[in-house]
Amino acid sequence: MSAYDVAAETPVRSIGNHFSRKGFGNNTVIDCPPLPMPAERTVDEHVAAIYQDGFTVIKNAIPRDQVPHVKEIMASFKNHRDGDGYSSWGYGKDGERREDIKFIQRSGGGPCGHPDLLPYTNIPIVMDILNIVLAHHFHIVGGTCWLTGPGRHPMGLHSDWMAVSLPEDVIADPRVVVPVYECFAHFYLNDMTPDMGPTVVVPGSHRSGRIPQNETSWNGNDAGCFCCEAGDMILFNNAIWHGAMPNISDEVRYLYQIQYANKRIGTVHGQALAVKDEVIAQANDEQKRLLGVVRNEGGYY
Ligand SMILES: O=C(O)CCC(=O)C(=O)O
Ligand SMILES: [Fe+2]
Repeated sequence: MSAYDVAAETPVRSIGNHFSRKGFGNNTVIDCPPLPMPAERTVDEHVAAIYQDGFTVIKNAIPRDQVPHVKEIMASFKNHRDGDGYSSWGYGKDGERREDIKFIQRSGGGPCGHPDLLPYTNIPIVMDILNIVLAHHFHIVGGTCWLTGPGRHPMGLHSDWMAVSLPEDVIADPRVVVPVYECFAHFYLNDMTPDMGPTVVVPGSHRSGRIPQNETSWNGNDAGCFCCEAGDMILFNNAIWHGAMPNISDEVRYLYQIQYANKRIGTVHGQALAVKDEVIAQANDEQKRLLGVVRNEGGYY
């Protein structure tokens, strides 16, 4: 039995296992309706949506005229894993596993990898929202650029980090407000259509207090997908149940992710981010602080 199987069999609310509370993606959604794209929101409305629905949408987070340049940078990053950046199997348009389809699946780089990505680390409205949601002094704990090509199979519903698991009747009590521990910013660089493998979320599922167990809806809310325009971003609570539909189009999907957390939470890999020298050279003070490349002079430590 692999470590994965052992972990998958661990009871959902076991005491002392909160820090490995990542869902296992064992249930997939291959088709679901696009979620409505909200009209422009104020900072308070964005914050309320993150608590209530688990996500909010920032339109034009990357200006449309910058989208081709960002895609070019993303395509220039090396794969973070060994190998040629192609999957070992794929997903046919007929919905079947196909050994002859190898889709491009590359992830690497991110906010530390190129100075021209710096402006997207501290977008003013996102800073205002996160200052409330993650509390003052949050930082970047990870980030990746994903290219997922035609044949990318569906990604199962999972929770990136359900930091606090609670019994349903406890978490349903309106006096219980679980803090937001981490937020993912997902920037989409394509005009997303359902066949391109959009990200899927189950609205409100961050309030389930548990990772998904072979289910694709929670509390009456069914999964929906994000079909936004190139340059748009979703900002979501990492505890939300999410995944992706298969890419059955002929286009490569470009997804740029930045992960933010309260300053008292470490990076995803437990090490300082590998920020390139040319990125540090061009970063302003706020960007350096977010990327963890400045020392806290004169503080307690
Ligand atoms: O590919 C997607 O849309 C989702 C990616 C994701 O959930 C992850 O990287 O954890
Ligand atoms: Fe995820």
